[in-house]
Amino acid sequence: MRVDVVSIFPDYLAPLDLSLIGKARREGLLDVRVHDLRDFTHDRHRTVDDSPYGGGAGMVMRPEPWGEALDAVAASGEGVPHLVVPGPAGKPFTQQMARDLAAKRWLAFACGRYEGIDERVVEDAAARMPVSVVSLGDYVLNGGEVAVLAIVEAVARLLPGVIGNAESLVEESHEDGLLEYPVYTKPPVWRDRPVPPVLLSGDHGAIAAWRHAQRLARTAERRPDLRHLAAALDAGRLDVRPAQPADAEEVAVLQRACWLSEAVANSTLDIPALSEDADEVRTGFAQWQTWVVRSGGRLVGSVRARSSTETPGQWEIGRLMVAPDLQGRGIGRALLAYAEAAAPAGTRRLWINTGSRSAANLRRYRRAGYRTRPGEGRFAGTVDLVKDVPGADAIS
Ligand code: JD8
Repeated sequence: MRVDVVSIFPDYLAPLDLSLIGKARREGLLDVRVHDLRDFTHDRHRTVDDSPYGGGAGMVMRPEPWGEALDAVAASGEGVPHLVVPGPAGKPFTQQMARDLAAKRWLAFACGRYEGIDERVVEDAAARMPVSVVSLGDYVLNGGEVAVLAIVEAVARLLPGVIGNAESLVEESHEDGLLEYPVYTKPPVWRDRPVPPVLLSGDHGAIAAWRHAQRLARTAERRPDLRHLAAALDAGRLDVRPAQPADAEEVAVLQRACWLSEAVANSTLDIPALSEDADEVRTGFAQWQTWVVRSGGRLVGSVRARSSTETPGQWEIGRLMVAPDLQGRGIGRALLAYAEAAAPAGTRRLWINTGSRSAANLRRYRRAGYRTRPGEGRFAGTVDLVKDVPGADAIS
């Protein structure tokens, strides 16, 4: 990924030389270039600001240096960057937005100062490249640099190879709509404070249950705004219904929205879910048990499953999808659990398939207890993952 940052304080971005981001840059996983806006001025005082039209306190950043700076950046690479402009009036930055930006090849950041940047700069840029005006949070900073540091870190750490143990990405807060559980390390007692005994028990089932309960409790206490969905999911109150023929059009649209990131990750458009029309989706309803999830009447997710025709005792799950804007809230986790629970008596193994380069899916399925089967999956460029049903005779 390439990242360009334009600022009147380029040294403010020096922290991007440090730690994992610095290492990723040295390893060529990330190409970060910082530009001084004043290099795009032509007067002796290298002026970047002027008084606001309409009056008021403070100064506004002039459009001309910004126009030249963004022109120069856009002209210095293949295609155009996705421009991110931090501002307190922007859309809230979220983990989902971090995932979306991490899928892009080239990002550019415009760091404003003073009272902000002349609005025509964003309008002009939007005529030539995708632009996102993003806010870090509901508080006021003096400029965009701090926001860029946070956004670049949140995005870069999702890139393959940047975080050593990608597994650790899975159980993080906001990854699935719940806050993370508390963590402990040696000594077992510190200042008369013992580590919760369950964590020393070696009983992984009990540890997973305790950790999940801690996540729910913390989410309810600290983030009531996240609680509703978390509670609904956990109480199984997700509005899951068997798919009806009339759902096919919406499912076809959702499929195309959800498999776009798979197409990008796996560099192929040869994915049936991307090209199926409503009739083909309806045909799928007849061949698979299919469920849909609605929220406020909107179809936001779906999954399907059936018993394998080739491997007796294998329950095959597929087309697990959640509307991109609602991903990261645990709906996918709940839908997968729903499809697993629908397995008929006598099921010995659960099976699922995904793109061999669908890193996010592979993380999620491994977290759900699936293991990848060696070799190519059922379809070209895919891998099969399986999970044995506890207590059932394993399928060889
Ligand atoms: C960019 C100039 C300062 C903002 C007058 C103070 C983001 N969550 C956030 N809070 N503040 C910013 C932010 C602030 C900025 C600029 C981002 C450029 N300022 C201005 C308007 C009020 N001063 C931000 N992301």
